[in-house]
Amino acid sequence: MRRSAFGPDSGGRVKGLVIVKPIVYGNKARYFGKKREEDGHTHEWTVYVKPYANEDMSAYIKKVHFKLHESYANPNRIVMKQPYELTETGWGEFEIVIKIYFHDINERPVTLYHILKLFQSPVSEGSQPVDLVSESYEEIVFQEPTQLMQYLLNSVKPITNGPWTQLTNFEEKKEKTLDRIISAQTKVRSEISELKEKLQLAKETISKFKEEIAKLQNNPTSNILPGI
Ligand code: SLL
Repeated sequence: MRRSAFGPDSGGRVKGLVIVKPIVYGNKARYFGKKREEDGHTHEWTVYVKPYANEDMSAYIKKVHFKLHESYANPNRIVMKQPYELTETGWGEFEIVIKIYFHDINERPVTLYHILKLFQSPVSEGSQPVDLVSESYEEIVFQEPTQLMQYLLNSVKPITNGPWTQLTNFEEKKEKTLDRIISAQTKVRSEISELKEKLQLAKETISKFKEEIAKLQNNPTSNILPGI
């Protein structure tokens, strides 16, 4: 989102400033337990964008657009107030385009893509229908915001005075992901050193053969086939 320092909107931008706002977006879903007679719908779901920390994002967010599948009446849904969420019912999964607009029009809207998840993965099949959660962590990065945007981003208030929790334990997810990366790194490193050893051996063999060839070329009369 880098803009030209000489662009028409460069005037009030705060040089060198970067403000990061962690967010969570995704959906919850609940299975009806059966297909609804009148419309064939099977689930109620809620798609949302919310702050990772207990911060009211309406200080800097103007509105959020949720673009649904064309099978929905009026697929373009606009949410002007927090919570930035939308509840619907349906029967199928599809990609939802989420577009976040800011109060400062100099700040380009941010677009997120979320695959609406309704169905449990096969592992949990057979168990009782439970509420499903499918969400992602993301960071909105404001590069050199305007002074107005800086002010708005810094004037966020808590949403609640009570405890603020997430449905997904992102800290745990981070730790697990990190562990997986480290073990993959160890595996790749050992594979690399194994291959290096093999390569070294192959190089040594090649140079031995080269030596042999050179010897034979320097001494063409020698009997290379002692049996004859
Ligand atoms: C699929 N490609 O076939 C997807 C499309 C669309 C889901 C899923 C509509 C609800 C309504 C609805 O649930 N669409 O009739 O309003 O799985």
